[in-house]
Amino acid sequence: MSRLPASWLSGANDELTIRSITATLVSVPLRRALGTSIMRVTEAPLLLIDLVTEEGITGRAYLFCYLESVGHAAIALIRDINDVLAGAVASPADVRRTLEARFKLVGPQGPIFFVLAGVDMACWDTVAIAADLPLARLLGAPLRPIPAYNSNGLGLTEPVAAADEALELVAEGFSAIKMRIGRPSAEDDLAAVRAVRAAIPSDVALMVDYNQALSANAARDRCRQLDDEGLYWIEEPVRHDDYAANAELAALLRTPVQIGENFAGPNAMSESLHRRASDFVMPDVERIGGVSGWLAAAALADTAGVEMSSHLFPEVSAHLLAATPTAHWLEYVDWADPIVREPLRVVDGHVTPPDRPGTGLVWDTDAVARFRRG
Ligand code: SMN
Ligand code: MG
Repeated sequence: MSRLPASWLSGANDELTIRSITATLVSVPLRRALGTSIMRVTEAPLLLIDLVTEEGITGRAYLFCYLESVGHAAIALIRDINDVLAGAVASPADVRRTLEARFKLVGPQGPIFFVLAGVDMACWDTVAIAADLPLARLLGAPLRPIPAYNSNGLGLTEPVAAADEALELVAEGFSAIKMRIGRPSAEDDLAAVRAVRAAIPSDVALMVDYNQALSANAARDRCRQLDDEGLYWIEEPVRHDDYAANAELAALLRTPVQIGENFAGPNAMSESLHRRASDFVMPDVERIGGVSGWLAAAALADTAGVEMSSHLFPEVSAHLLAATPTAHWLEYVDWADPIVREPLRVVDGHVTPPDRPGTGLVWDTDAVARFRRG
């Protein structure tokens, strides 16, 4: 039975009124530390957002803050947003208009944009819970299994350790895994890639991620060197917004080039697609603008005919990919598992959006208290 109020169905969404929006910062240790070409990630600073309505519905979302300091800044922004939105209608479109105006002069970039995306996600969660529907179904999609690759580790390590870790990632039930590269020496990257490729079964897809480590000049040689290594994609070889360099590589290489985790909103993705900067795209729900931004991005990928994967946030991304016409791969990380009541389940390398109202995110309050930082 739908709990959707009749007035909501008739278009008058005045039944859902925002009482409060609050945030809690936790820092959760990663099961496997992740050495990237930029930094070593050992903990995930997550900002948990709760949007409570006068009707007693709580919508939730989390943000990955990269640094704990960003999480503290985000808490201050959420306090500001709470003051602006308390008493407003919990409609993603209305909330977006209000917050765009609030942050227009300062400019909605970086952490400010993350926070707006987090509030958007929590708002969509609220609406889906009120409708008693999983988010995917609210968006018109069935709860279908999405192919997932294991991204829980495989940082910059020695070839033997990398091969061992790759086997562990496959053994967790996946037919695709991702490793980080971008060591100072091209030969060291090649040795690690070859060790991993040789260790894992030939039908397991192997993605590699440079995290923007290379100059445009170095990328030509180094990516060509990897072009015959049976890689599924080469991710962020150069600066993410150097669309000319990315486009040159995409044209040069047989291996697909993948970018997108740094698209700041659908406009950036539109420009990148227009410039043919990559073969595939993988927006990040927190940088693309939450659920609303994702839906705009999915329409762009659809019209361009380009496969679209997700970046981090597997819980909400599983719902979003179910509703994405050119859905490709879900990036699976278990970083939020310690603080949620029902972690995602991976079955035969696939994640199906859970059949629970909203995204299905509910905090484990004891664990949140243990990992709390603000
Ligand atoms: C990545 C993103 C965020 C933190 C660590 C690693 C990486 C990925 O770029 O795509 O998973
Ligand atoms: Mg990446």
